[in-house]
Amino acid sequence: MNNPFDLTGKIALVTGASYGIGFAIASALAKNGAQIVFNDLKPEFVDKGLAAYKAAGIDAKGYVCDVTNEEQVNAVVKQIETEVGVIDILVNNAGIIKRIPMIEMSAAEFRQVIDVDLNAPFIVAKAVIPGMIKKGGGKIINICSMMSELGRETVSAYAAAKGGLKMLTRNIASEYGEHNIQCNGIGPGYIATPQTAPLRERQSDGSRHPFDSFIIAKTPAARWGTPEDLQGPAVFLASAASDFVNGHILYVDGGILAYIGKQP
Ligand code: NAP
Ligand code: GCO
Repeated sequence: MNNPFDLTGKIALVTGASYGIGFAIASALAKNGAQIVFNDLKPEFVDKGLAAYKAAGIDAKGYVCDVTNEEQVNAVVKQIETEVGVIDILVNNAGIIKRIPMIEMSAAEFRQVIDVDLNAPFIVAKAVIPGMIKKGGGKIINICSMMSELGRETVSAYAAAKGGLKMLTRNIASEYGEHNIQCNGIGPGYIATPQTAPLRERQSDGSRHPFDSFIIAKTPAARWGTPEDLQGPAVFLASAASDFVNGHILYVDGGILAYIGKQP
C-alpha cells in the first residue's frame, strides 16, 4: 500500500502563512512532499516568510496578496497556475480577530473581521475550485476555531465569521464532493501564536494572565496548543488518507469542547 500521507507532486496554497499556524501547516505539508506557495499582505512579510521557509530547508514561493480583494486573489491564483501549476491543496488560514464588546464595536470593524475570516475563504476557494475540477480533484482545509462552536465576550464578529466558515466548509463539501474535492475544517483550540499573545501576557507582578489560567483550566491537556500540534491533522486532511472525509471539522483543542472545566 502506498503511503497515503505522501504529498509528493502536490501544490499547496496556504494563505497568510509567513508565520504562526499557517507557517507550521505549510512546513508540515512541505515535509511530506508538497510544493508550498503562500501569500501575505505585505512584501516585507512575504520576504520574512521566504527566509523562514529557506531556513527550514523549504523552497516555498511567496506572493503579496490581500485575500479580501477578489481581483488580487484571481490574479495571484492565475499567476501561481502559470508559474507553479494548478493548486491541489488550499488551506484558508489567513485571519484576524478584534476583541471588542459587541455594543462598542463599529459596523465597519465587524465587517472587517467577516471580510477576512469568512468572505476571503469564499473568494479564494472560488478562485481555486475550477482548477481542481479540471485536475480531477483537490483538498480544501478551512481554519475554523473553538468559536465555530462557542461564544465568549468581545469576539462577536470572529465567532460569527468562524461559525459561518464551518457552514461554508460543509457547503463546499456538499456542492463539489462529486468532483473529488474534499473540503474540511480544522478547529484549533487555544494556540500560542502572535494572535493570542495578548491573552498570555504575564501580569506586572509576574503572575499568569487571568485568561491564560482560565484556558489552562478549560483544557484537559492543561496547556496551550502549539502550531506544531496542528501539523499532523493538516497533513491528514491534505492527503489521500482523508479521501472519504468530507465536510468534517476536526477540532484540535486538547479536549476543550469535551470538558466542562476544572473546578476552581
Ligand atoms: P496570526 O499569527 O495573527 O497570523 C495571521 C496571518 O494571516 C498573518 O500572516 C497575517 O498577515 C495574515 N493575514 C491577515 N489578514 C490578511 C489578509 N487580508 N490577506 C492576507 N493575509 C492576511 O494568526 P494565527 O494564530 O496564526 O491564526 C491563523 C488562523 O488560525 C486564523 O484564521 C485564526 O483565526 C485561526 N485560529 C487561531 C487560533 C489561535 O489560538 N491562535 C485558534 C483557532 C483558530 P500579516 O502578518 O501581514 O497581518
Ligand atoms: C480569543 C482567541 C480565540 C482563538 C481561537 C480559539 O480571543 O478567544 O483569540 O478566538 O484565537 O479562535 O479557537
